[in-house]
Formats: sequence, C-alpha cells, structure tokens
Amino acid sequence: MTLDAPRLVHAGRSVAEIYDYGAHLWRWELDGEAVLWTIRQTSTEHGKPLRGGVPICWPWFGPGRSGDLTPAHGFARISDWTLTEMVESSNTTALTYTLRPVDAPQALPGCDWLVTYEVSVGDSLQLTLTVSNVGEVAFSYELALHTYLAVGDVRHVSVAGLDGAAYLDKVTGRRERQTGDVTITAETDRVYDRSGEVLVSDPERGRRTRISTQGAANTVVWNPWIAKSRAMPDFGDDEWTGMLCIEAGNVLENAVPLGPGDSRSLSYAVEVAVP
Ligand code: TA6
Repeated sequence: MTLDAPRLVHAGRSVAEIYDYGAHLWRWELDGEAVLWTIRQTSTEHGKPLRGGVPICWPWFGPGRSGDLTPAHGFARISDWTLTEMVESSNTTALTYTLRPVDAPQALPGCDWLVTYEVSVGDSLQLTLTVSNVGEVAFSYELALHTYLAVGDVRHVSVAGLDGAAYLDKVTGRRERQTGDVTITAETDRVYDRSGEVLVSDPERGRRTRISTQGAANTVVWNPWIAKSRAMPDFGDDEWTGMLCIEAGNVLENAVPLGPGDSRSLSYAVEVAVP
C-alpha cells in the first residue's frame, strides 16, 4: 500500500510537509532552505520507515533495552496517526496528532495509552510529544525524536553543548566522556547522558542551528559515514555528507516509567540563526 501524500504547510517564512503516517514531519524549509534532511529516494510503502525529517521512535529505541525488539525504533514511525487539529495563524501553523492502541496494537500490549504530538511550524519549529497512561497497568517506554538535520558538509560541522557529557559509543560499545565540541570524523553513533541545548555550527551553509529540549535525558548524535551508508539499502552511498542526526530522547537506562493516570512530555525546538 502506498502512503497518502504528505500535508503541505505554509507558515510565515516556513514551508513544511508532514505525513499522517508516523506523524512524520518530513520537510521543513526556512526562507527556501532545507533545515531538515531527507533522503533522495524514500520508500512510500506502508510498513516501511521513512528516512529523513523527524521519525518518532516509540515505545522503544533501536532494538530496545533487551536488544531484541523489532521493528527497530518501535511502531510509532510505521503507524497511521490521526490529525485531530490544525490551527493556522499569520506566521505559525500548529498540527496535533494522536496515536492510540487501536492504531498500533502491538505497542505495549495489555496497556492503555495515548500519544499526543504537536508540531508547530513558523519562524522556528516546536515539537511536543506527550505520552499518557490512560489505563490501570503501569508501563515504561523509550522515546526519541530522531531528527535529521541538513548540513553543508558534516565533516566541517561542530556541535557545542555536550562538552564533559558522558556517552555510550554504540560503534565501539564503550562508555566515554566528551571533551570540547563534537565533530564528525568517522561513523558516529552516540547516546549522550545530557540534553537541554546544543548549537550546530555549519560553515558551508553559513548558519547555526540551536536545538533546545525539555523532558529529555539523552541527546543522540548519528552519522553513518561511508561503510554504513553503503550497507543500508535505503541510503544513497554519498548522502552521508549532507546530514547529521541530533536526536532528543529518553532511552536505555532513562526509559520512562508511567503509572496509571500519569503523563510525560518531551519538547524539541529548532531555531536557525545566520551568524
Ligand atoms: O539514532 C541512531 C540509530 O539508532 C543508529 O543506531 C542507526 O541505526 C539509526 O538510528 C537509524 O536507524 P534506522 O532503523 O532508521 O535505520
């Protein structure tokens, strides 16, 4: 089954496209320039994840804490969400989506939950995801907003704001500590035990992107570099230079326990500045 076309949103200086499938913010351009990266040739097949934009990883991240969960990154990104509201004002458009067990029955069987996702596009981007336990049974989940940023050349990009933070290097399996800004010189797949604010400097594009988060314990930084790009069937061999994932989430030991009646939100904001 082929996906329905994404919704096209014009708001102030912004143009965006969002799929109901996965509540997937696919394209966001500011003043005609892409802020989010999308793969040149994406699958539009239902059941397959889209590569690029902002996939939602829920209720687990990667293979989950047990290391054997499938599909990778959970069900949210391959499920059909319901658009419940769209509010347009002069410079901003806000869309609200929901996901319920009926939409993703394999996610957290036996639990009753509601996920609400607000996407606000304007001169900046604001994403807010709230998970609510609306049942009697407690559960826990991992979550990440797996944002793909478009960059001029990832080899010249630097990320400030993680200096001194501990991280799990998923390439080596070792735990390390960041010194100075993050730069990308090889396959990079790191889960930092810090979130809040990072600043991405992109000399090629002459811009800085500020990412501010709330309700997240982790920042994930990912670039597949050469060999991993070649190994991924849905990734162009040379496309790794133009993207960098800066994700916010609660993953691994920071998975969120949610008792009956509890709710928990994570927000992710993006502002672009031209120095
Ligand atoms: O967030 C980084 C990561 O977990 C990497 O390990 C890599 O697998 C990436 O996500 C992409 O995952 P995907 O399932 O979309 O191929």
